[in-house]
Amino acid sequence: MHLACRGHSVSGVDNFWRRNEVKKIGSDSATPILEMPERLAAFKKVHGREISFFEGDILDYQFLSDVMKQTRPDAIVHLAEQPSAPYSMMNRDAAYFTQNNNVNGTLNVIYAMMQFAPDAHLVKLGTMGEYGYDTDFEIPEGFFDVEYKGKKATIPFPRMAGSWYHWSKVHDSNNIMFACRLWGLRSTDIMQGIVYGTRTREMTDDSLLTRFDFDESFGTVINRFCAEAVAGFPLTPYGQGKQRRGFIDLVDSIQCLTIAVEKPATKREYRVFNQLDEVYGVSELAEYVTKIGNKLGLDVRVSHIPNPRVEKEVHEYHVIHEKLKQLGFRPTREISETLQIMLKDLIRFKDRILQKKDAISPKTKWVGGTGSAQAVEVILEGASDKRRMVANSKKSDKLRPQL
Ligand code: USQ
Repeated sequence: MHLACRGHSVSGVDNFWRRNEVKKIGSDSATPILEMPERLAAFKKVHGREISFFEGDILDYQFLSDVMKQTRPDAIVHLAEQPSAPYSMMNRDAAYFTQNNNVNGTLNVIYAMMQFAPDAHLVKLGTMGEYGYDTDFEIPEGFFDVEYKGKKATIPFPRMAGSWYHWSKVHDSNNIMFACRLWGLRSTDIMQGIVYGTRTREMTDDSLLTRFDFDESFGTVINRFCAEAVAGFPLTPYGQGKQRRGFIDLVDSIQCLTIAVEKPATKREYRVFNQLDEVYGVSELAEYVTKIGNKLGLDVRVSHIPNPRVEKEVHEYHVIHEKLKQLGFRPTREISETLQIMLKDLIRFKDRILQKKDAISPKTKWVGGTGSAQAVEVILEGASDKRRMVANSKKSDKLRPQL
């Protein structure tokens, strides 16, 4: 919508996997989303512009080739990957689907570009999680200078991903880098941090809303905390809550993608942007949401629960993110302002969140197997408002209520 409003001719491709899969795992978007024909009609009515649309799967090479031949794009923004780390850790089938969809879907995209749109610019969503969170080094934008046995070189920064999903992104970063070298394609690989927000500038009417997931797989941390606050659930920092991550407002994510499209890589160039605005710790975010939620009249509580993931909970995190700033990126607003907008939006849809409340508590254990984190359930089953939960994860995997 943003690119169309800026005068670009835009076509969309989707197979609706995510909206179907979220329903299959027992959840739904907190924000109501119309079917695609209705959304396209609403966009035309509100903004007076048209977006053409193709329903299909990029794993179907014939379908993708036909789209490419019909549209002959100047730029391709590739968002068609399975985007959830926890989903990929559920079981073998989910891990296999994630890697097949992401790696082979992207392989199809670069082959179709080579055949039908060799001058197009590929803007591909990678993730900051490709680098992982185990390094104390400052993380550069894709490449770094090394000296080894007296020789100097600029090489890709090592990737140390932490889920099957994040590794799928590493694999297709390598494939894209190779395709640029092999066929002279051009690409911007976006190492995006965690996106938060309920709306973009163009969503001036509910008929244009995007989805907002809060379940354990497709909900990301800030979005989940906001949904939990609105539903009256305690916020759920995992473990110590000291994990640090890079974040970006949805509005700024769109701003950055637009910069990448309008200021493209040159032929044969494979460039990497670290796309984030600020770094926060998970507990710090829980404090922000608590403060702003309470100001809005919500009764926000926090309950650390045993970490279902295999990840470092205490670590350094320093990231270089200069390239987008050099091309003109300016953050739109403070996180506190966006949190207010989000909470106000979600309060309107509180009933929709409550209908799917069972999807909030994490059940996927990354070491394997499933099980419920008990903290949320104990609170729901009758803890009074004054109770707080504390993790007792050293002794057992359960949590005890603390009066
Ligand atoms: N976390 C909590 N409580 C929750 C949910 C998450 O403490 O209720 C913690 C997680 O343990 C983790 C951190 O918050 O340490 C971030 O988790 P997340 O689910 O928000 O994000 P993540 O799994 O890393 O993946 C998300 C998107 C993915 C994107 C990635 C960017 O789903 O598409 O690639 O963010 S990044 O993490 O920078 O790689």
